[in-house]
Amino acid sequence: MEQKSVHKRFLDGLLAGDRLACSAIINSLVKDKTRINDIYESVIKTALYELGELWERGEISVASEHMASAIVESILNELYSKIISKSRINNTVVASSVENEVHQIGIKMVADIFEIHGWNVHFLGANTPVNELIKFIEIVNPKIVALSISIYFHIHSLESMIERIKTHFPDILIIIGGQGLLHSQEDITSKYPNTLYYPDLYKLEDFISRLENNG
Ligand code: B12
Repeated sequence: MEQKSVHKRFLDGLLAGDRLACSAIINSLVKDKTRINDIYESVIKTALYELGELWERGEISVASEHMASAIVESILNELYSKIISKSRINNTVVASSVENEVHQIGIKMVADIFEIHGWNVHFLGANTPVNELIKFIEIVNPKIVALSISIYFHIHSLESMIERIKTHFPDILIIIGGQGLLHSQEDITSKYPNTLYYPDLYKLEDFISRLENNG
């Protein structure tokens, strides 16, 4: 009998609400030294995208979608102690979803990749009000602000956030990503200076490595 792929087994666990099974799958990958970005991209993200298709076709309920997200977030938190880098560098990033955006798993993964590289990471989660974000940036003085948008209709929130950040902190580097930008990233990056788009964790990691190499 053909063996089920890891992401399918993980998805089965999510749909069954079996947190223990999901956790065991991820822990065994970590034990086998699978890289975190491979676990995030090929197992967790792939399973969640398939879960989204099931929801779109009406095959699962919103409650199941909530349960799956809760399990994934618990697993990401469980992984945290294993990914934290012992060698720290003196760079800070603030990672947040845009105002009104409820999706926060992608930006948590982004925050974790910075963590692996030894950055000081401030992960604010979903739906951060722009005024609060500005006050927070003022306090922690980050090198980078990372913003995530999953729903295209939140593009105006993204743009107004970028504009407000640039008004207060003209030199700050902003990186943006998320499914809401699949067709419009160029419009945004060409409109605002010092604003970069990366589609996934591999491209993000290349960018972080380039920054490290250039000091
Ligand atoms: C889980 C989920 C939810 C959860 C979110 C819980 C949480 N804590 O985050 C809940 C149940 C709350 C939810 C709600 C809704 N959701 Co929803 N949801 C999903 C689902 C299944 C998974 C999302 C996810 O975590 N994906 C995995 C992550 C890892 O992927 P990602 O976000 O794309 O991130 C990757 C990259 O994009 C990138 N990235 C992301 N951000 C950033 C930022 C930077 C700086 C960088 C560099 C990279 C980067 O890195 C990540 C790794 O590669 C998706 C399906 C899907 N295709 O994703 C639907 C999906 C996103 N949801 C959708 C919709 C429509 C909704 C709702 C409007 C309706 C609903 N389902 O009830 C509401 C939103 C209500 C609101 N007020 O806005 C649609 C969006 C369609 C669209 N693009 O407009 C999707 C695609 C489902 C679908 N197939 O239609 N949802």
